[in-house]
Amino acid sequence: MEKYQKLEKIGQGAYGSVYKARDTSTGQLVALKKNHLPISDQGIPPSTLREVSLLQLLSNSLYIVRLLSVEHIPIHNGKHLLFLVFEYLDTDLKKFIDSHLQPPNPTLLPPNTVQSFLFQICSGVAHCHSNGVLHRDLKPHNLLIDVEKGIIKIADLGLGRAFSVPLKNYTHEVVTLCYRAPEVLLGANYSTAVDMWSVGCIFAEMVRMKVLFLGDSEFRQLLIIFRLLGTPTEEVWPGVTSLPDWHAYPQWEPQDLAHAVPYLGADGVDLLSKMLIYNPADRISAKDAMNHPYFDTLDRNQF
Ligand code: INR
Repeated sequence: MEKYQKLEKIGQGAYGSVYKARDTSTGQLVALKKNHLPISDQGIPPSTLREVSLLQLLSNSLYIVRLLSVEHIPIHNGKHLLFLVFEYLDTDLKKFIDSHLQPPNPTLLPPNTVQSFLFQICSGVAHCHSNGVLHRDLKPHNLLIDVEKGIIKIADLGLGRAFSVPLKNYTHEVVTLCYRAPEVLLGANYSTAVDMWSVGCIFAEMVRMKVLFLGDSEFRQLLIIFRLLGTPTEEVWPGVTSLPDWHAYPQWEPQDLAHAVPYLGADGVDLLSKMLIYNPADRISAKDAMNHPYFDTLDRNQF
């Protein structure tokens, strides 16, 4: 790996660590992702190869972090390491929001930034979904930002997605539940709709500058969702009371979502409410979200 000069560690994904590094031949900054998945002496498992080609295919979108190359390093006794080399971006949405909250002059994100970022996120998610890929762990930390160009890109896709998203990552760091769809929390099967729930939570967070549903256990995460959106019923979500992890919950009435996102206009609240629909089958898709009137004041052709 003399091709890259390792700089500082920038991330800790569920499946490996990420380093900022410099491509020694070009001077270009990159993100090096070391893959901790077991690689046997049989070479790279076909499932890993499939995921790498999928990552390459997905990174055709401007709104998905670009995979530049894959480095396959043989180590001792027939074992191998796999390094994924990605383009480097300086900040993520979590840091971007935090930087706006810094004293002495904390500010909201400008509404046109929220609108533009949300459109780009939907575009990236639509690209994943049209290729049959679910992200399943969208959160502000996984959205990388090129501040100068005003571009936001989805990261942490792919490798390991054949498995379920673990509750703790391999360093035992707690995995955030805040963006997790209710059907996932209730033990139902996944669909593309899980990502749109996360996008809704991220949309609300860009407007509020605060996490929308801040839970610290799967059970309490559900209670926090139910308290705002009302406890789901068989009427709004057929089959919900038969899901594996359903319990008897207090019966809360839906609150007015607009109160949770002050300063968001009526079109924005309408789009948000469609992303936070309980029944995954009724939740808005990424493609349909891009056609919502909330984006009518945005020049869709510039994307
Ligand atoms: C930054 C990260 C900047 N850039 C965290 C980060 C803080 C500040 O994870 C990152 C990445 C980057 C990154 O520039 N390129 C990539 C992360 C990932 C892939 S992944 C590519 O897949 O999330 O680990």
